[in-house]
Amino acid sequence: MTSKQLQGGPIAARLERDDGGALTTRRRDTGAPAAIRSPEPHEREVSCAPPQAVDARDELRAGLTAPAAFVSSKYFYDPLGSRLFDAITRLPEYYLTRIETGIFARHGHDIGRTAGRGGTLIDLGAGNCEKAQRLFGVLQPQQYVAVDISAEYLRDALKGLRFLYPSMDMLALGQDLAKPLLLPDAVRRGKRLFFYPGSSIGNFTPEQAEDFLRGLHGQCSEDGGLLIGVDLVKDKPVLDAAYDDALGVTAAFNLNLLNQVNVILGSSFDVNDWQHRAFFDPRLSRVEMHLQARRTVRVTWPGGARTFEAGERIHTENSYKYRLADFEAMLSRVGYSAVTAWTDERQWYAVLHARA
Ligand code: AVI
Repeated sequence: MTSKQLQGGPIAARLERDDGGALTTRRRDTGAPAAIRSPEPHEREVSCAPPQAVDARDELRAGLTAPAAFVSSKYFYDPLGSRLFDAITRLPEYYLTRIETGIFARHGHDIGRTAGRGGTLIDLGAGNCEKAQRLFGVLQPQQYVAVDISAEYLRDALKGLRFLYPSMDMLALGQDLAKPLLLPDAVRRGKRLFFYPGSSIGNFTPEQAEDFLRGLHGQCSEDGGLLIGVDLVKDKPVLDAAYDDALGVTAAFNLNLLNQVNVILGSSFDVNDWQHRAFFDPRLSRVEMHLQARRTVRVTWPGGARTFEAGERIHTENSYKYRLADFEAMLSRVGYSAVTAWTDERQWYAVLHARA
């Protein structure tokens, strides 16, 4: 394994070659992989490292000791959580992925014509990179940039893609999308198409979503754009079931968060003490997920503790649902123009393209 210090970044990282030959930056503070890219004949260092995050332990302690306890939904995505999420997308109740895939399959050529070919496809929350890969044919990107908080998970996905598309320039970045997006110099400037599928925008508050979209707009030249999937408002029973499925996969996904908190914080959560709760609140137009204490539970961690009364909850996720016209208006407000939307017959879900 070769190792080399990166110069001058806001966070110290080292560049290593892993066993598969991919380049990986590892954060010096946690040792976690931060960015991976496919090896190229013309090797250039990835000069980007994620901004110094507020220490995860501080963030978790603050959430767990808040009067209404909360844990950020970004902690769902450890290797097991990422796989559980993948299983969620295959559930009969979780229509989002299926409908979105159908829209891409049915309108792919139109989407390709609207978004334009070539350029750089920047896949935000890439996961297993499957969704972007399905668009490679119609978008024919020159460069593919996969961004996800779980860089470990990206590494495997990218390995496969490198073999299938050897001439495509590929880069993987481990970044927390809740923080301002930092793109390294290796990401080409012209014709950037930000791809944000899966209605992940719904996991931000509407205010955060607007800021996030404004930030993306600011990182595009005029020939750039945005291709985004958005879940739309619909009947409560449909939404309730999508986040509380009969097999209990979403419950496992939610509960696994506690295992992840234990790993990071050294806390004493026992998943048996907690119950999955999920429901659509039409007033706030969002599905809320919580973990509810089954009994009085005392949780400890180095330097702290909290007693949760029976029935008390930890808020773990919001998933906002939009009306199409409201989302289009948001895109216009942050500077996008020429918005095109594709939806399914029931208008449950929309894919939108907007020009920067
Ligand atoms: C990733 N995100 C868009 C999912 C959602 O629908 O909000 C996360 C999820 N939570 C429970 N099920 C799926």
